Amino acid sequence: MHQSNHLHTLTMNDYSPLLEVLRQIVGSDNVINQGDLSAWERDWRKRQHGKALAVVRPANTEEVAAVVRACVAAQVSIVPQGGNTGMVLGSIPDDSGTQIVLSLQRMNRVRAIDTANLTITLDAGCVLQSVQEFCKGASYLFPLRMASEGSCTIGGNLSTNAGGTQVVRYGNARELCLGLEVVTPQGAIWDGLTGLRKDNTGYDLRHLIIGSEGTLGVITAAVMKLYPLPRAQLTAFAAVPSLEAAVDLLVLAHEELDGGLSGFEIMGHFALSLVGRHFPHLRLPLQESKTPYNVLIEYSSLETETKATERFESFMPLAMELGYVNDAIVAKNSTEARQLWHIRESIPLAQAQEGLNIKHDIALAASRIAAFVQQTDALLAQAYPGVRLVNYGHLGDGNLHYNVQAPENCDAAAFLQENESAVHALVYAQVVRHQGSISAEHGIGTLKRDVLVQYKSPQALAMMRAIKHALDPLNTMNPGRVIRMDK
Ligand code: FAD
Ligand code: 2HG
Ligand code: ZN
Repeated sequence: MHQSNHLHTLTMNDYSPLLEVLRQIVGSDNVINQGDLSAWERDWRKRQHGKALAVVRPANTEEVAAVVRACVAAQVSIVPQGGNTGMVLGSIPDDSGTQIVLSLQRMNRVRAIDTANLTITLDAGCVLQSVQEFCKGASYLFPLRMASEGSCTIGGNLSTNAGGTQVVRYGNARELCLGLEVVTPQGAIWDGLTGLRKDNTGYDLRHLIIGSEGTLGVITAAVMKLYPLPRAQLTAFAAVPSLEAAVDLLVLAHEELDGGLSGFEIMGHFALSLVGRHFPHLRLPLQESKTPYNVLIEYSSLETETKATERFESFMPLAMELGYVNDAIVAKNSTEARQLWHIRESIPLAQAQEGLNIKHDIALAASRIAAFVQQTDALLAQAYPGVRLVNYGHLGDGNLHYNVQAPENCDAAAFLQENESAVHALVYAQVVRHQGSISAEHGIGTLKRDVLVQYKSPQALAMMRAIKHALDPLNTMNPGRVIRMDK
């Protein structure tokens, strides 16, 4: 519906009847179309600033459905939004001033907890960190974890099929979800909040919606898995001599840690140095070893603290003996562990302070990672002398954030503007060569939409378009994100 330009010729006044209906549905305080809307209109990286017709903030599922029906009747498209922390420009409106931002922020209730089924039912607007804290208070682990957890929401996590730092043990958002409630693009409500671990009754609609980035409907609630809280958790920061050694260390950790490896993050030297530069109050461990890579390892166990410590204390020396680790420190308590995690989690912010960079959120088989990095580093150095590589990520599940930062003293925004497409082409050709994926966890949004068509098979793209057309023939839901329907 909404990519057609004729809508742009309408004036703001033409939308007044719709705005009035929306006010009746959600209350006038929750239809915001005046003042500073940048929290909803601008993306987290500050790459783009759209213009919303209004931000609409429903309080419950029935209100979401009524808002969608009103927008359909007025031929106005909808951009669902949670915490607006997405990395691919999928959660902000375009600059036409004709799209509604449908914010789930007010829908933040825990609906139910089922301790026998080990599940929790949540409104989609619940902020991830508050869910983690709620579950911990009830003596359960909610294992989704990422640096944006203070703002991102369950609905956003599921819509992007977010990953984060615990995927190696618990899987990504998709694996943690056992049911959804969704408002369709026509404004109907699908209640799929079963919480069943087995249900082979036809097409799996839940898995179709998860990862669809708001293009197939609005997630209003979800049933998510709970886990017992680990009795012991051990965290180490280890200097490794090379990426190959880091992969060897990963294999060893899987073998030696009794299935308890819960985090395995890699941090390149330059990525870490940015944390030191922009947050000098954070003490970086092991810097004297000048190692090319550091690894953050977390081991979570249901065994007693003593047994878990014994296991971890025999694992680290073994890793050193085998030459996989040069130097390491093990956190003495949970405060020290938190400090180590804080260093890792500060990398996205530190690189943002350094200036916009060219992002690649790529997935590769662990066996391919070292060769990919060695070759791609060399190709980039040759093509863009002085370029700096912010290479870090979730090595435990083969996900690198292989970001390309402008040379020192070079204007970062200008470098990005001039080179983004060519750098993407170089890096993605390497990703294809090594049979990887151009989006591991952040999704497609609008940032990668036109790149996706170059790397996904025509057959897969045709099936995606057919699904979008079948479920949302008017293109009401997040039009122009993930896949274009107008060409
Ligand atoms: P938003 O940004 O609001 O939306 C993201 C997409 O989902 C948009 O397309 C939007 O339209 C859609 N959407 C949102 N809510 C709904 C809904 N209820 N129904 C339908 N569609 C909806 N991502 C990772 O995967 N792993 C990480 O480790 C990680 N770390 C991050 C660290 C930082 C510092 C930042 C800023 C981001 C990070 N991200 C990470 C990216 C981001 O936080 C995740 O993608 C997150 O899941 C987005 O949640 P959100 O609520 O902010 O969604
Ligand atoms: C992370 O793992 C996030 O820190 C952000 O996914 C990645 O900034 C990035 O490229
Ligand atoms: Zn990440």
